[in-house]
Amino acid sequence: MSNELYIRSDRIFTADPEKPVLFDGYIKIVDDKIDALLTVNEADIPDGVKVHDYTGHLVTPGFIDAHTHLVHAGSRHHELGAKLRGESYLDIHEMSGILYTVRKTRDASYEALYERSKATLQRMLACGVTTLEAKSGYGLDKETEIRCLEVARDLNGYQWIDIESTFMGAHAIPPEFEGRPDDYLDYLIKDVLPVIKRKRLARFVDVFCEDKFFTIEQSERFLKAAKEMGFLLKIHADEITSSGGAELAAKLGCVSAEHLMAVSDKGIKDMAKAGTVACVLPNTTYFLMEDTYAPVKKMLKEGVTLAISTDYNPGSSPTENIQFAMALAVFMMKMNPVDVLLAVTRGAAAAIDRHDIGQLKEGYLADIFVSYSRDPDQLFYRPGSNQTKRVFKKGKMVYRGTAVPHILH
Ligand code: IZC
Ligand code: ZN
Repeated sequence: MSNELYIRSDRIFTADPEKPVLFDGYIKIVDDKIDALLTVNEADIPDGVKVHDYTGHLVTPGFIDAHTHLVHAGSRHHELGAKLRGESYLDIHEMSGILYTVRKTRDASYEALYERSKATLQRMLACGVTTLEAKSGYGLDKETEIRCLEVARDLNGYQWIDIESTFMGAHAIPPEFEGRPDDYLDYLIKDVLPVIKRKRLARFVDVFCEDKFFTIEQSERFLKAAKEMGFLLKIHADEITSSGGAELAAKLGCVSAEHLMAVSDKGIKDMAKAGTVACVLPNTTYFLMEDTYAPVKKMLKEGVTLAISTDYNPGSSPTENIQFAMALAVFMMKMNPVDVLLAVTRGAAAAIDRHDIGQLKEGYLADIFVSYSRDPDQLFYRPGSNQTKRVFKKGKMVYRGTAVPHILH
């Protein structure tokens, strides 16, 4: 017997380019998928079938966080004083930074990493996230990278959020390879990537292309080797310095280029032409106390597909709250609310090469966010307050909001 369920609302934001909004209608769900979107007149609901009526509440696809560094140990709050004194991310990297987290993560057991990541996922679900991408990159040796990816694999299916994994061993140069980045990349290519592939621990490979990390030439060599092994590609590009990362992403056919605060005009044009998704991370600009956000208006004008994600990580974005990223997109990047919603649904699905989520459309997974607010403008009009009334994952109600609803009319 199939399981049928109807969700009703007077404002269903589908993110489907052919029919972006349904005013007063139903989402018909059968088992874990959307079977149909129906207007009130079309719907013929058999007796006894469950109907959730969310009239007065904006309903959207579940949010997709397309860029996180989910699995790691430790906290870097000791970096705050240096940040307040004006030291930059790259300066702080010299005394703490990624390698501090690597030490903590290497020392952490599988169980400790599992429990901590599971708790993070619970907080993300409460923000409306139903799928996310998780990068490794705090092990920087075969054993720990595999442990972190196994944690992500094992959590996928044992809590509600679906996880897409990315191997990011090329996140920094570990102490054993200090001053020898090319030897480290050779080690990753020869000793680590083949194991990740064989164990099917990641679909994507990513590299931190940045001053003091990996040069454009090193990033190209590494990504090309990964591509030959059948991985899909991502790149941390033009985050702090403009180095041609977006141009490289387009040239290599990367699925996405991420950060892009310092992207060039040519990089934007190249990405539009190549169909590379721009995954922008406003939490990071905010947390780095910088003024320059990724130039999203230019990107949209050139026709680049945009994703907005948290970049959840212990150094430059220790927040798992995607609604915070969405608020910054509106208030700091001046994006309009509908474009922001598209960037955490359809755009974010494109950034992780998923074609069954990110839209409320027949055949797609029934991953659904129900807001306390009634429309996209109102959703953004209470920054800092959690707007999640309900979350459905694959047709099941998996989260009920605990906030005291605002009386807004
Ligand atoms: O731990 O600082 N930018 N990777 C690239 C990070 C920030 C994470 C970190
Ligand atoms: Zn990142």
